[in-house]
Amino acid sequence: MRIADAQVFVCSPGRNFVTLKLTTDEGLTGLGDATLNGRELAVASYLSDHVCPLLIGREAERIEDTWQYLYKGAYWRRGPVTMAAIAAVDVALWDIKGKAAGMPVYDLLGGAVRDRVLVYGHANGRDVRALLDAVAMYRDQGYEAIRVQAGVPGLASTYGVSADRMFYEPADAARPTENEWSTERYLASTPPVLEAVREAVGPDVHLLHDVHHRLTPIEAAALGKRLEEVRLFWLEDPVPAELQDSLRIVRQHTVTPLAIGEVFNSIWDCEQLIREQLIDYIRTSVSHTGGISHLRKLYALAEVYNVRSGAHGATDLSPVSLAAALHLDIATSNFGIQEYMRHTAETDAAFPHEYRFEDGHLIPGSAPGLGVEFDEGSVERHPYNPAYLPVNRRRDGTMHSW
Ligand code: EZ4
Ligand code: CO
Repeated sequence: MRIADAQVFVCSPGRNFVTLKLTTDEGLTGLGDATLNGRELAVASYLSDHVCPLLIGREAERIEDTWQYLYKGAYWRRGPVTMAAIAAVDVALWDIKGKAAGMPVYDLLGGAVRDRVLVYGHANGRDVRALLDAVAMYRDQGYEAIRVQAGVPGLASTYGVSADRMFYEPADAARPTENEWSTERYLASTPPVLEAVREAVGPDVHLLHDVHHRLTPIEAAALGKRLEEVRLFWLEDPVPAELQDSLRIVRQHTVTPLAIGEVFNSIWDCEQLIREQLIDYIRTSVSHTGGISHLRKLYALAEVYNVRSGAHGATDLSPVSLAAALHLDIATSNFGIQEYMRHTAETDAAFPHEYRFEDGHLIPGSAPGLGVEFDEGSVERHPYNPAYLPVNRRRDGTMHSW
């Protein structure tokens, strides 16, 4: 069976998505997600200008060889654009292989090791009261794990905190929104807020918190130490992780579990973090980290070092990515948790899917392949709409992480 056609679709049903569709000479189709929030068209061009022409005529069954061909054959390795493009091809080929075999992708990956996938939702609020309302709403919907983010008093806006409680989308403008940042204010206001949430929900709910790479190692160490009594499930992206050594400093000072990696795009971005057991959860995703083929190698490395998975699953990862993540999660023994920020009804309508939410968990469904379809009419109905993630400036005007 050979790849006969490769098409790239860019659409914006609620937010922008880049979708790859491969069709074989036997008429089977497979989908991959190539969305890179705020840089969508770069991946669309990488695929349509440089990858799709090379795919035509290749054997659709040879997933690993195609991965190596695109990775090594480009000469220029890694990077978010390249790895998102390779991921889309890889996932589409797994989808095709599943359909050809009449099996869900998780069966091709060794079969399910659990019946469902624990997910966490995003609760956020400008202040403690609004945050507690949002947390209660997630509890009512059955979530057992909730990420909690609060506004910082004295700052006009904070990344990750919005008025829309169920579907917030941080990429909100054709020029990046400018947020203001103060580490001092954040470090002063955050611990009491998280303590209040723990007090309100009791001991049995998993609480998570995302720092979005905003602290220095020693500041992150202080925050982790201060939060130990809150017993977070994890503290996410405490420091920028270009320098993997930074996590050693954080680790030496606190037993708060650490998660990092949603911006990583290969095993080499976290090899030291895993090998030295500097983190507890790795946040890499199928769509930004070279697809199922690469991510399962990364998870296998993590398993050796007692690091568990906690895949990125924000709304900028399309339902195709989410489905791929669920198939891998359910077949991965060192799975930890899956992020699940709900897509809007518009997005769900553009990507009809088998997976479903039930009692704080997601279930991938047992349709052959990934169990996701794409309504191509979305391209005309919802044209591309340039949108960028916000930037963050310190109060003296200098740029800060997010
Ligand atoms: O900000 O996916 O943990 N989740 C996150 C996300 C990211 C967005 C960026 O596109 O940090 O909300
Ligand atoms: Co994050």
